[in-house]
Amino acid sequence: MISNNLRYIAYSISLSAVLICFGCNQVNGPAPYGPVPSENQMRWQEMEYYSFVHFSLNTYTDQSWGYGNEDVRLFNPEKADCRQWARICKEAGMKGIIITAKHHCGFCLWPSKYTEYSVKNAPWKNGKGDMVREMADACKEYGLKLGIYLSPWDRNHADYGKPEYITYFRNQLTELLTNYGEIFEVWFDGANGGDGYYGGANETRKIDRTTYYDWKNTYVLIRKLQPDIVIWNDGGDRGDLRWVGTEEGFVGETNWSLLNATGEVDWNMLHYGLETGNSWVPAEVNTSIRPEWFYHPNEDSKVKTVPVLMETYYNSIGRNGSLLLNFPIMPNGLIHPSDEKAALEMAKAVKESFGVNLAEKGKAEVSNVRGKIGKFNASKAIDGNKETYWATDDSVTSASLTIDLGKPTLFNRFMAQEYIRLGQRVKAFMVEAFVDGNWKEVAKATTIGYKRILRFPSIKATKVRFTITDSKSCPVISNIGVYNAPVFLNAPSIARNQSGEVTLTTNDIGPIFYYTLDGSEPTTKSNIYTTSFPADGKLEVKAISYDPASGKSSPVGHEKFDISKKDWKIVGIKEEKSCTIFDGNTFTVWHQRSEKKMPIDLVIDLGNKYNVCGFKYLPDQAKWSSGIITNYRFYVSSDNIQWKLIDQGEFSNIKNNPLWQIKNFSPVNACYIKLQALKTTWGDDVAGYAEVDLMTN
Ligand code: FUL
Repeated sequence: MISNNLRYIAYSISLSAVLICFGCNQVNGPAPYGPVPSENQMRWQEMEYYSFVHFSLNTYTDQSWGYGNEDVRLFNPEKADCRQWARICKEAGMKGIIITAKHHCGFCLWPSKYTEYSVKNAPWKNGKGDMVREMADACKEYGLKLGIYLSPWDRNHADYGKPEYITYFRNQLTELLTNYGEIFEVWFDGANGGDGYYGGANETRKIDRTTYYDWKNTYVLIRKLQPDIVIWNDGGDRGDLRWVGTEEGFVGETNWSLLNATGEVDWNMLHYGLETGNSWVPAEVNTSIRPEWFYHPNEDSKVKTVPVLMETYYNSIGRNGSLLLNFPIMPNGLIHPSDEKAALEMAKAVKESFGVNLAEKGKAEVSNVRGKIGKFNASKAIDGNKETYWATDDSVTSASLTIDLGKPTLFNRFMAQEYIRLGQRVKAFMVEAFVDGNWKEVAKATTIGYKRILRFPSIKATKVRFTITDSKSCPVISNIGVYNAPVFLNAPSIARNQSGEVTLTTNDIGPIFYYTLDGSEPTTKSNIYTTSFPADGKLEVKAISYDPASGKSSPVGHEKFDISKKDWKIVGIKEEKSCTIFDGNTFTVWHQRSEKKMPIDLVIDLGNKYNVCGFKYLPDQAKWSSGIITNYRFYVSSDNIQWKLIDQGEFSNIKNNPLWQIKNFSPVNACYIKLQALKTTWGDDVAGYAEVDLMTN
């Protein structure tokens, strides 16, 4: 990010020149502090919210990662309509769409000149279709920006791993960045190298992520073709934006838009940025509206609810990040109605929460005004103008701004924005409310950056005080917001332990739960939950949280449980902790450390004979921990002597998205099952399990 540093120096020199020109009586604006955003990063940051669409051959094979040998003839979305995608994104308040032009399987959604593995050989539109073109046209029609996801890893291409592939990759980039108008962002996934078809070789290919793609020259090409673009890269040289280290939809509470231009970036740096970083590399929070990125019919009931999506909103846009929310496209080529509903309800919730800024009607006063002149006074932080700001004198690094709301006013959200063109400065701040003649602290936080939103229980007060307690340099605040957002209850979490006790929990304070066990929708007339209850065997639980004070209910929580695990035993293991893999608690984990090398077997005695048709594995939920299984074999036995191999494969993308891994197969009788771990994300000889479960007929 040398260009950033140069830009910073150039900016400082030109600013000093302006200062000299205008003489000494003039009160100058603060000089930039540390790295600052480029114009491209600034434009991107102000977009705040945009979408991903994941669509490829995986959509037709129910996979997360295609192997590269999937038949192109599967691609036939009879109702494909990019205008539907664009309309939904527009109505959801998003500003752009990033399309998976090519995912890891190598299949291209545009008719690339350089491969036969594309829409041109698919039945869709008799091979005359171009999904990227249709997306570009739809974006134009709906006033959205277009972005491109191009997977560097290509499991189909025969040359992957060789220098020839880089030419192929750049040729494809050139097609995409030349033929489809302006592209706001290009996205290079970090999953790189591994098993694949590779033109029929069917082997494992490893590449050196730091050198193979020669990103430096690839970036030169990109910037030449699209001067206004931002580059997201999780694999190679530092791009313009950074990943946040998780796909679950949150960035660190402390979030510096800074990293060092060179050197390794560990999980903490991805998540929190680097306070002392010498480059501007802001955070983009990417997550899906469903658990997975591609469409899987079994996730139709797992679409995120408004409270969950709002949580994501606060943990991304509300923490100085942007939000990149994914829609999986269905095999027919449309976004599922439930995903549309959830995205539009979220947009409504955002509007209801932030539609009225109570601060704008108030009167603001500050403890210090730069040079005591109007240009930098308190009113500039509540005028709704992003180009004006409240600033203090250079020597001041802690200061407060008080807003008099005129009368007792109810509020529960506070928003602050720094004028980041001059750098990110604030290190700590707090918010207080004036109640009955006293100041009461309601929230406290660290960084602000482009935008920070704090949540706290509703409070009625006549004044709000925002105090910056620590800052790298004099604070420069462009906008303050005070809001009274409606409360959204989360659906209760439903768990069942090994002895068959069902428990309902929530993070919200104080609601009552109602539930059903017959598949019907719960209401306040359903069973009231007082404490955990026994309910063994196959079971479907639906539950809501209900807040008697507001009369509001949460969305429905829904879990299906299979056979009883009461009689399950792990064979040959004495460790007490091993039972946690059946305890229904996704936060407890057992690591099996074998004396020998991989493979490591987990053998379970089911205690009875069952007709098994699938299994489920939940990895350790701790970020990037050891023992996360990526490749497995699954066996059954009736006597723990003779074993039959039933299924084998990979748990794709399990490191970034450690979800329940669900594998289905043709029904088979079993008294014993064996889950054999072949490889883990760390390549270590440890197999970790949060939970293991079965599906039966
Ligand atoms: C990940 C990929 O491996 C997933 O399949 C998905 O595309 C996601 C956005 O990035 O790393």
